[in-house]
Amino acid sequence: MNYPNFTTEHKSLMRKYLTKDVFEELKDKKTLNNFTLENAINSGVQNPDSGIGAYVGDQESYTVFASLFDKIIEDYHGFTKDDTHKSNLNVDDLDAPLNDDLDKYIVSTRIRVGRNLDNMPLGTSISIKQRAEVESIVSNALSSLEDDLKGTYYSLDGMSEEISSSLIKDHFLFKAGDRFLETAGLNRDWPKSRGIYHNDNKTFLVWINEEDELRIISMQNGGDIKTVFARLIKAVKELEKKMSFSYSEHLGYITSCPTNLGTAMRASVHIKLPNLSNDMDRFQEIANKYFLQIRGIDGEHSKSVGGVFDISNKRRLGVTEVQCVQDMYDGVIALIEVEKSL
Ligand code: ADP
Ligand code: ILO
Repeated sequence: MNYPNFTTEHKSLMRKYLTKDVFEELKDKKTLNNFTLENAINSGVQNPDSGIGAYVGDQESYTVFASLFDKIIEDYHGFTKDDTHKSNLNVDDLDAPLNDDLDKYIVSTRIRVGRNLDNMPLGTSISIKQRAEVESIVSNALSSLEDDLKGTYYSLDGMSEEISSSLIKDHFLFKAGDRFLETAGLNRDWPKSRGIYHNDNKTFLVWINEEDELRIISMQNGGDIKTVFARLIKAVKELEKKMSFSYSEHLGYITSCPTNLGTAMRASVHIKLPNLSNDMDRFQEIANKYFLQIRGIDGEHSKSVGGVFDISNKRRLGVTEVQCVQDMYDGVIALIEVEKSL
């Protein structure tokens, strides 16, 4: 493999930190699952507009390719190789009272965590047989959940176009054919062993075998962030009784994209901010102050529609789950104050 042909269009962190020296050091290395540097950087090489541009194949990739990933992780999360990750899933430690403004400006709230099974390669290097095993372990575990977590698993293989489009449009299901995931090897054998589990009113959902083997999601209309967080914690604790997740003392929960390490949590609201949308510099300044990321409403790399944005925590590693949600809550309160003043 030769050093990639980067152009001025390549803006990712991978491009920034894959110097010729780092490339020479890593180019012939591979993990026990045969995951190589070429596999790790392909998505960022093929998609110059990537922000990050690299994925791992397994937990071991984070040490084998550390000269590249440590730098990406430090840049994105502000977390160095000597830092340790901490967890806190106690909902009572969250200071997030509900008020009328939250319900007025927030259309919906969603909190998700990513998880991958211990002793299993990640989706980027998993075999068709192992992927089917993940689907079976997770869907069996889900079928034993009770009360408000009780639901049904729907396989993508055989799901009608009409149902999948409506689930995607209503923000419940992941889209097919994402070019970043495609070039990362995450869409191999699509749609086999992919699917979605949800309860009747779609407030608790689990995606199986997308970017991570599990995405555990709690969501509902309106701005009651604490209730959404409490439901997510309950679900995660129930699932932990039934399976073991890939975790490291240093990096927290192991995920295929380095942005999701640590808590693997993204707490987001779809929020109406039409006035602020006319002053994106000010909007971005507030987002930076509160460690927030601004996305459009149809997922990452999408655009805002009608002044509604997806606002979420940016930091996930080296901060606790409570802090991730607190970042989002505090930032949203500040954004609403400015929106009202405009
Ligand atoms: P993630 O990595 O968290 O899964 P995406 O940006 O790909 O992020 O979003 C996945 C889906 O979840 C998309 O359909 C998106 O519109 C939806 N979504 C994200 N946040 C919210 C929210 N607060 N309310 C409703 N839908 C949401
Ligand atoms: N590979 C894409 C996405 C990075 C972060 N988002 C997710 C979903 N992992 C990029 O580099 O822009």
